[in-house]
Amino acid sequence: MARPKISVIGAGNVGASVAQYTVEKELGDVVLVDVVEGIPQGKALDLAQAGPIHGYDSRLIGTNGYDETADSDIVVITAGLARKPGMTRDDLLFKNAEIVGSVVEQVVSRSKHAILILVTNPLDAMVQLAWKKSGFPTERVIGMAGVLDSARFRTFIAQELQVSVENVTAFVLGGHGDSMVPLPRYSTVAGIPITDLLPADRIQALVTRTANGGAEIVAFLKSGSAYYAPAASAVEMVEAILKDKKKILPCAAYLNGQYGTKGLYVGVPVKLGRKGVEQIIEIKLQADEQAAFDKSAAAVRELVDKLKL
Ligand code: TXD
Repeated sequence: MARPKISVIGAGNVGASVAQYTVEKELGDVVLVDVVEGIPQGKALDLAQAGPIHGYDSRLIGTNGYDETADSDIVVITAGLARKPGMTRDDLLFKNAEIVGSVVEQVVSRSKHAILILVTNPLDAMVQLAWKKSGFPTERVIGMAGVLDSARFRTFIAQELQVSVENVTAFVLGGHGDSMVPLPRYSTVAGIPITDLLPADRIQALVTRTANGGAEIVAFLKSGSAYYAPAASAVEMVEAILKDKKKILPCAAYLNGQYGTKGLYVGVPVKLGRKGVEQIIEIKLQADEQAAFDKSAAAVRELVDKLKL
């Protein structure tokens, strides 16, 4: 059986790390695409030469064109500009909309059955745009943000309580931005809600740090934004899909009435399998949680409206 084909558009920090983790897990062959000449070729060759050491046989191709992406199973789109210090995700809106729009056109004309995973910011608006441009069914266009946001929350919870990150699950809803909605009562350590383990003010501090998690890293790096955890998050989604794991992960998915939102991509827990988003998991929110979700969805809708899709 042929190996799955995963194309990664944008060979920058996130894209190159997505390629790296994908081949290290030997999930399939990888095509790395970028507009900058030589970068995808060089990174693909370098990663191929790590194969004998890591023991992967995945093929890697780097290119400035799209023909090599034909018949991809999954396309991870990271092309775009990253945030610079002081820049909000929203500043990126119009520039990245142009880039993502053209990338999606190139990709879908060659891979009609692919599943698209969007990474480029502002994430929720870019997924909506990609879905519109692609003409694909909603279950095959998905955004990565919640896996990252919840991984950040899990990291902080594990550090606070001095427990293994493996014991910590966390639940984050809403758009990827300052209005994201971490849900402490569904965030657990070995099954115990953190609301039983930590005082409210400590939880609030961790929630705030999670919501600002991206900016905290931008402030350190100065010339770019986070990429190891974002790439690992996208690859967790790739793996769940290719292995048909039916894994419940928080992703930006198209809501058609769920959580009281219609016609909009927002972060919610979904079941990921070979068909993409196979189910949207709806949980009953308390009034304050629903209000926070609505506020977050409204912030996403405001951006999407600016794109006039
Ligand atoms: O949670 C999330 N969704 C995110 C989002 C977490 C981390 C990063 N997030 C966003 O992903 C970030 O705000 C950016 O919008 C993207 C990519 O971040 P990255 O850190 O990888 O940015 P780089 O290193 O600048 O890489 C972007 C690459 C770069 O090599 C450009 O040459 C390329 O994109 N690029 C393109 N490739 C193909 N086609 C076109 N048109 C193009 N334009 C730029």
